[in-house]
Amino acid sequence: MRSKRVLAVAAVGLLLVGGAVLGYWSSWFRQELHAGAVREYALEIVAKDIELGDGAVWHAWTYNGTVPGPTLRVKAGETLRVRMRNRHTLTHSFHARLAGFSFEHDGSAANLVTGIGAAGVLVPGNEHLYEYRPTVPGVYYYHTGFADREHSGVQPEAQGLYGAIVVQDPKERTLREEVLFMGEIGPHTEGAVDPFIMNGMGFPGGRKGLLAVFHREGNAGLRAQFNKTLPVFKAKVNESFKLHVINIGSHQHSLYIPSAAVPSLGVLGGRQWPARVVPLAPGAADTLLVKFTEPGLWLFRCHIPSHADQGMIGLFEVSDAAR
Ligand SMILES: [Cu+2]
Repeated sequence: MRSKRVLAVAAVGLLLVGGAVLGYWSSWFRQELHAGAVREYALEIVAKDIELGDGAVWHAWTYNGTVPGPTLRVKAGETLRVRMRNRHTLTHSFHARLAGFSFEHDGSAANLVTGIGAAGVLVPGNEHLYEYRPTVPGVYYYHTGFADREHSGVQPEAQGLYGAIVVQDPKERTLREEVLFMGEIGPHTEGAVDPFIMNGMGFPGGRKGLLAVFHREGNAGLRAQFNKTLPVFKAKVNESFKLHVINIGSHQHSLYIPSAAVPSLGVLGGRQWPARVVPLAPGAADTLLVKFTEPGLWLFRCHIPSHADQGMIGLFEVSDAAR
């Protein structure tokens, strides 16, 4: 009887040790597998005129013609390469908010001062290859790292030169991911322009403007503005997806999404922000795990009222899972 018990304990022990060893090796193997992989993106800095509604235009500076620029995705342990060409009329660069890269890939004025990595500061027409090996999963972003008197006091980020970098955890299940940049519009505009934008879009008059367009042009007129001047995300009831939110501006912003569960994965380790409002200091970011349990056309906004009434609104169009 006793020997049977000893055998059973030994068998359980062996299983536990075997499981731990297997887990360690599979984790090591996964990391090694990703260590060799290279993700390469091609970016071009180009001028782009973006319509803002009511005849207003933003003469933006962009990566690849959009604000924000393309989202760069890489798994932790992989190599991220960015081949960038400057097709704009001013000098710019690429600067990543990642950790542990070498000085020659900084893309800053200090590269010109030292002469190390000076080619990473791009005069018009030049091209450069930047390289990183991020190891910590999370949301980061890139922007131009060069600003001097050539830009006549304009913050180049405000003119549209930014985009997200998502470093994925190879061990994590893949969910749909969306990106939301909050900030202010750059100064190179024509016509009546509200100062606050999300993902390069600002709805004239914000919340009040929404009703004005509906009364004037009806539902069809409002829908014509979806993802033109009004950022709109689609979702299904009970679908969980990640929303990476970044304050790229120089003002404080805060994000309010009604009804949905929005635990903070990036800052609070899965807990909700008190009062369900996400505070974002200039330059700060968070990742939210969004899940709506009710269908609807949910209006999200910057919680600062004057921002929400001057462009900073958007919609989640949530439909029943069966539809
Ligand atoms: Cu705001």
